[in-house]
Amino acid sequence: MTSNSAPSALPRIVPRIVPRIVGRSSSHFTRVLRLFAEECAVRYDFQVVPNLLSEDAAVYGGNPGLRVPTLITEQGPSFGSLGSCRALAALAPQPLRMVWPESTPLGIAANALELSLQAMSTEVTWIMATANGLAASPYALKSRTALTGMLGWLESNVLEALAALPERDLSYLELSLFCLIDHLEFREVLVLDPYERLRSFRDQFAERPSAAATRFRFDRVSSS
Ligand SMILES: N[C@@H](CCC(=O)N[C@@H](CS)C(=O)NCC(=O)O)C(=O)O
Repeated sequence: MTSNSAPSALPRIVPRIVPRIVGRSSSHFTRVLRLFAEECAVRYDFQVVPNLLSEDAAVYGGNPGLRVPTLITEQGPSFGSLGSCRALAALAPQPLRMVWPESTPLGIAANALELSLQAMSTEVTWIMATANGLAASPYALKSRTALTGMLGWLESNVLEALAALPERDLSYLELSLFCLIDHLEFREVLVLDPYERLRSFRDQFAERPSAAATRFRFDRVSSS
């Protein structure tokens, strides 16, 4: 059975504790998870990671990879956005018809998903390098070239990729692509003017209440 088949077939776990998302309001991978929680109508608590340079895994909800997000439920922690979204899906009172990565059609849609996720990671590399004084390093420069290359490909192929998706409430491709595009503008990594189709996709997706409820912002972190 593919994961975008009849939602009623999915067993629901009724949570006894409120799930907790450990992340940052300015993080696009965290937003994937928060947006998905809103779409599934799953209530959650939010725990901010104050400093992404911390080397204490406990700060990241126990993730030894020292990254956000982590989802904590009574089943334990789920590391990263995809596994966490799946764990949330099991808690949803009204499961979505979701097109997960494995049910994304091969070809242009699967390539768009790969490049959306890779562009999110490459953007993280770029931001972390820039924030730590390494913007002029050869690897940061390569990241920048890769990022603009991926954005160019996505701009050329986004309409065909979305059209290739099966009937759905939501897809992991749309979820990640939206968070990527909105984040590039929020962090002023790229000017979006040349990417008309990506901007238009972003603007349309932004009309969802889930997107409005999870807008990027910098968390206020106490200095104590
Ligand atoms: N594979 C992870 C990637 C998560 C990730 O890279 N998160 C970024 C923030 S958006 C992070 O924690 N960066 C910290 C670092 O690069 O050290 C996912 O899909 O959630």
